[in-house]
Amino acid sequence: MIIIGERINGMFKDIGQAVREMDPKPLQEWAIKQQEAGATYLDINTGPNTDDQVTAMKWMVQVVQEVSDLPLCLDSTNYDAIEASLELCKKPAMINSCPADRPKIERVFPMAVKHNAKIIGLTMDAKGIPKNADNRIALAMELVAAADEFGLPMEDLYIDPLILPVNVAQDHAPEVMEAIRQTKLLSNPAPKTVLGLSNVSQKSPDRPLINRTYLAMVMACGLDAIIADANDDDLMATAATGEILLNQSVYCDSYIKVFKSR
Ligand code: THG
Repeated sequence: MIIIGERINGMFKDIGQAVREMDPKPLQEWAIKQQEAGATYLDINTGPNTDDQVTAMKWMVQVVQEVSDLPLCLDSTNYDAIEASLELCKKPAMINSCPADRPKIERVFPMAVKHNAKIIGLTMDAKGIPKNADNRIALAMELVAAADEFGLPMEDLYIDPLILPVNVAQDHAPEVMEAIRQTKLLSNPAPKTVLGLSNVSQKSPDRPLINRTYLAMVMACGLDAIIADANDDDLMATAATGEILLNQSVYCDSYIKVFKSR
């Protein structure tokens, strides 16, 4: 399981304030904390209340790379901000994200190929997020075709079927599981799959329980990556244990420790 640490996001109060004041400390502390917990990428999102997205994202990328050598997942709908930040990334980055919408595909896929970046492709279009698995798969197929067309290696495409909060969109949770299963059958080699896991538990009590239960379920469907709370020890232990039970990593008595330190 690829763990994309979600915490450097202006949606969180401490990061939002740090980005507005250009105080590097909270970002750098979370970069180190997530890396130590076993994150394999760091999500970077300026948050909603930033006037100059380009300047903010470039600054975030720079201060995070001062303390961490993890590759970055550039999380923005502002493609000028992503493009400017790609120039600064020391390791091949992930572009988060591109919907199955032709004008956006034409902007994002060439940018990714040029910078050797990966793309998170969302199963949504200008009309929004589909309700069922079939319509999600139709949009995933458009993203797979775009990878072929623009020369993005299929294993650099991460399809995100978009999980919604279970308290308001309960019927989506099993549809997303089916979409993950079918996405892995769309091509050979298959695209990868990813979810913003914490979405599923927004505004519910006992969020960690919902997050780790759903993680075990989607892992069994073939999920490759999560944007998630890398500092939730029980969640990381669930990911490690899932890999063992799916025979994706080799068992040893200290497998949780091994998972977090690789
Ligand atoms: N897919 C992709 N990218 C994504 C998402 C996705 N990026 C953003 C998001 N979804 C994933 N990241 C988060 C980060 C935080 C939360 C949920 C998902 C979260 N935040 C608290 C909340 O809203 O209650 C904030 C709490 C606080 O302020 O302290 O839950 O799906 N490709």
